[in-house]
Amino acid sequence: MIEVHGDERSGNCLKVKWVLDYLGRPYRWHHVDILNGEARTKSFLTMNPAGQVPVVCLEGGRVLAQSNAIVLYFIQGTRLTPQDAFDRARMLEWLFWEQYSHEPYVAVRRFQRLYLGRADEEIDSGLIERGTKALRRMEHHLRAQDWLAGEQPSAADLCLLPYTMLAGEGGFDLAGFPRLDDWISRTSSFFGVARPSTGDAS
Ligand SMILES: N[C@@H](CCC(=O)N[C@@H](CS)C(=O)NCC(=O)O)C(=O)O
Repeated sequence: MIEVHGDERSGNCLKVKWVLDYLGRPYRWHHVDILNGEARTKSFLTMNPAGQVPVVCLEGGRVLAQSNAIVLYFIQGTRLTPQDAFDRARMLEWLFWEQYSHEPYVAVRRFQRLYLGRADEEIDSGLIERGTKALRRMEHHLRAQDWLAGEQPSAADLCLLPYTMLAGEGGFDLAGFPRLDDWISRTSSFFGVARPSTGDAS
């Protein structure tokens, strides 16, 4: 049985939950309360020295961390991996971009606002600027394409979905991004996940 260690408040962890649910792979979920330091305990660090969720323990005892690496592992040979080599590379392009140019702003602002309870004035203004720039880049791409990589949903769409869908909780306004809004609806529906009704839980 696949063992997943994660916290469902984390978009990185949701990627793993959603891919396993979509693929119908049985797994056991172990809640790790990241706000309570449970990703930094001695036993957790033995499993993942990086002190972060998500982590999966595979049958046979091998352990894998990093959300996008985990998703890529599970989607091999499935319809979420584009068959075309260029589309596959494009999918990876989005996954690397997500970790460097999207998640560090969109997810971090959400975390500070929602979980650390910081007021907007207390949050580094660079986060809203750079996060909005990331969302604008997606909007721009989606004006010409329905999906991020190739002609059908791939891991790129799955991995960009959680933090983009929850961006409202970070104070990001998606009103000016109609194609992105449409993509969120189509992608959440494709993967069978519920879209938050307000987009801003604050
Ligand atoms: N690049 C990593 C980021 C993982 C990460 O930042 N995890 C956060 C939750 S989203 C965490 O475990 N934080 C707990 C801590 O730092 O103590 C991934 O995609 O898996």
